[in-house]
Amino acid sequence: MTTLKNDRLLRALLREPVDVTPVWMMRQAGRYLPEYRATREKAGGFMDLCRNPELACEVTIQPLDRYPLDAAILFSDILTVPDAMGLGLYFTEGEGPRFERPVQDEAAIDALGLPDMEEDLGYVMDAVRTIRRELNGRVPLIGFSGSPWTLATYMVEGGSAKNFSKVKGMMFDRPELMHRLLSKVAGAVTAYLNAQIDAGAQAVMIFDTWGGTLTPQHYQAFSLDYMQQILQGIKREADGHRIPVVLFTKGGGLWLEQMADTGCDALGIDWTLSLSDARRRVGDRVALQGNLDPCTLYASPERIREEVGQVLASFGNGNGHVFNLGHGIHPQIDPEHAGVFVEAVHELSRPYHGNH
Ligand code: 1CP
Repeated sequence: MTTLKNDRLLRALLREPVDVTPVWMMRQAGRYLPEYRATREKAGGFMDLCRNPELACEVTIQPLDRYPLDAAILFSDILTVPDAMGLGLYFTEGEGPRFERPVQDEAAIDALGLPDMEEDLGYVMDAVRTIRRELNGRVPLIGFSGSPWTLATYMVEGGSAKNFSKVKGMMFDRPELMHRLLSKVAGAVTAYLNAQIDAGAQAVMIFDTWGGTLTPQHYQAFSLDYMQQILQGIKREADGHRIPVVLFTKGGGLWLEQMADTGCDALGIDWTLSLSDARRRVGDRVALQGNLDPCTLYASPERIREEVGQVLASFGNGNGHVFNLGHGIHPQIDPEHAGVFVEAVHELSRPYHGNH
């Protein structure tokens, strides 16, 4: 195994000392980069890009060639899992993801099988292996999955939810059916993350993008409990190294204590709460990843630097902070502004670490 030349991300996720705060951006490979748009064009479309390990590797590394980022994240999508469960994923221009066969009744749920990780999702594992080889220890590679609840919203609605009418309708009227669906998805996600870890993912993140739409009771029962089940089922060590797990519920600020109790290593934090509050509430149980408002990158370089400084000051001295945006970078962002952001994190964070 190659040794990592830059292990700041893994160290910070495990709350070990670092020289400067590590930084990466959610959706760092994506439409705001002209080189990404060119590679996607060459691939034919978004799913063709995901299914081509060489091109998926190329777009994964593009942002690292532009910016001094401390991590790579696998280029793929959370919806590959329901696709492999037989739902038929497709993308239409400007409309986002859609499924040919949404899951809306008992028969459809009972018919769902556990996908075979090499047979049905081998293209993702091939991408992980290709990226690890190409990175050659430059930075760690993050693998990921959607949470069962977030995946279920797409599976039941047949695409992006407008008001969660179908999926919440099922949750309120047929909770036992919803639990059957979520158990199956949780099983698939566990196998999927384990396969990514076997293929070489060095940390993993669970994206619970829609958990924040639930009431506190429903969040616990329909989202958090299944993420906890996954945490208990995934490998936490590979090649003698701990595999840190990051849990991110967008809009989950009210529930940080419960999230920290699941046994994850770090929490992803959106921009609606301050890192100082978050840190006070979870103590030294977990590391924190976040949380600049992605809209900050529309502002001038001077303002971006000031806001980065605020977030660093909010976390304060000590270990256990991975800098990130509070959600994905927008496609309209000027790539130069993203560069200002990344460089500001390294430059302004030095005084918060080590002996000075
Ligand atoms: O046109 C394009 O090129 C497609 C845009 C795109 C991209 C770049 C989609 C479609 N997915 C991705 C990549 C992607 N998706 C990554 C790559 C790694 C990275 O650089 O970060 C990751 C981690 C995701 C995860 C993802 N997909 C999430 C969870 C994270 C989040 O942003 O909340 C969700 C909800 C999706 C679904 C999805 N896929 C694509 C779109 C446009 C959406 C969102 C649709 C919606 O709002 O409901």
